[in-house]
Amino acid sequence: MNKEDIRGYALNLGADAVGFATIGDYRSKKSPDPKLILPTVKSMVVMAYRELDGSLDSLNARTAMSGRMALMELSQKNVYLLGRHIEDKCRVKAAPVLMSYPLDMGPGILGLIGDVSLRHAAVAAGLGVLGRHNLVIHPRFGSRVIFNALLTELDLPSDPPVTDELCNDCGLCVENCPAQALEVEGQTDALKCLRFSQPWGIGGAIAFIVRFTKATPEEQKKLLADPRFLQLYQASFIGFQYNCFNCLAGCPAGERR
Ligand code: B12
Ligand code: SF4
Ligand code: SF4
Repeated sequence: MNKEDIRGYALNLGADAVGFATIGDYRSKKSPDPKLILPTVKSMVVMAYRELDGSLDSLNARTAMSGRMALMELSQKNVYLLGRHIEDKCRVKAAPVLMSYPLDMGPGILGLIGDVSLRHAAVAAGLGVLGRHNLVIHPRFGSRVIFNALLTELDLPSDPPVTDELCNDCGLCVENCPAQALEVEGQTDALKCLRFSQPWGIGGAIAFIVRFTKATPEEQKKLLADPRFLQLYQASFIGFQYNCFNCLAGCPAGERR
């Protein structure tokens, strides 16, 4: 199979754009070595999925999240199907890199470093460039795009990098961030972002548990009927729920905007 066969197959499955990177072109200082996932890895197939505009622009935060959940499900299924296709046709191994969780929650990582940095992978595979918001901007879909990838044993050369400067430095992402998490160029303050983008994540759960354990039995009964507990309960079976998409949604970059 050559790159065009693989690209065509992935686009047919529903990816919006597909890029390739030879493993030597993927360089992410903080991330683990991809050989710890697939020791014989030679290349990455990176897939981009665009968010629905109606979902990101909805006034209802749950609509944006349900759009994201649909993309996560589609991308997870597609990376598996593409891997199976490559393994069957080429008799080589292919290992999926999912969009998000499960993440390594071990010491020093605490869910803040993915097994593969998909932003570095997307840039190496010619799918975009980094913007002021520390996200990858795709030439067509702009910032409204998310990624997953497949590690393979195939010798596939990298796609040409995007050389256009897609971020126009308008500063809207910095202004629109409710957490002031983007004040320092080149750095996202993860804890500030998490408080707004995942209010029902681990930080919210810890705060609730601490409050609950200090409460009297009467107060505990009330806390279990509190909307905050109901949100945490919902998150416990849905998974991470993002409540902020401002830095993606407000960015004017990309042909489709
Ligand atoms: C952990 C995580 C977070 C943490 C951030 C931790 C962090 N500092 O990276 C938190 C919870 C804060 C977070 C928030 C968000 N995230 Co997030 N997150 C991830 C995850 C799971 C791992 C990232 C990771 O490994 N970081 C650790 C190392 C690699 O980061 P780093 O080296 O410090 O990278 C920084 C610098 O290197 C700098 N940088 C400097 N020079 C260069 C050069 C290049 C080429 C690159 C790429 C970067 C770079 O950029 C980075 C800025 O923080 C990825 C999925 C994945 N597996 O990659 C998604 C991911 C990065 N998140 C994503 C998104 C969309 C979001 C949010 C918008 C939330 C939402 N509603 O979806 C916000 C945006 C915050 C922002 N503007 O930065 C997307 C980005 C898509 C895109 N278009 O780029 C990803 C890729 C998920 C996906 N499957 O598409 N996220
Ligand atoms: S997701 Fe929201 S809180 Fe996090 S950096 Fe983007 S705009 Fe700020
Ligand atoms: S909102 Fe403006 S400054 Fe921020 S990434 Fe997009 S184009 Fe760049």
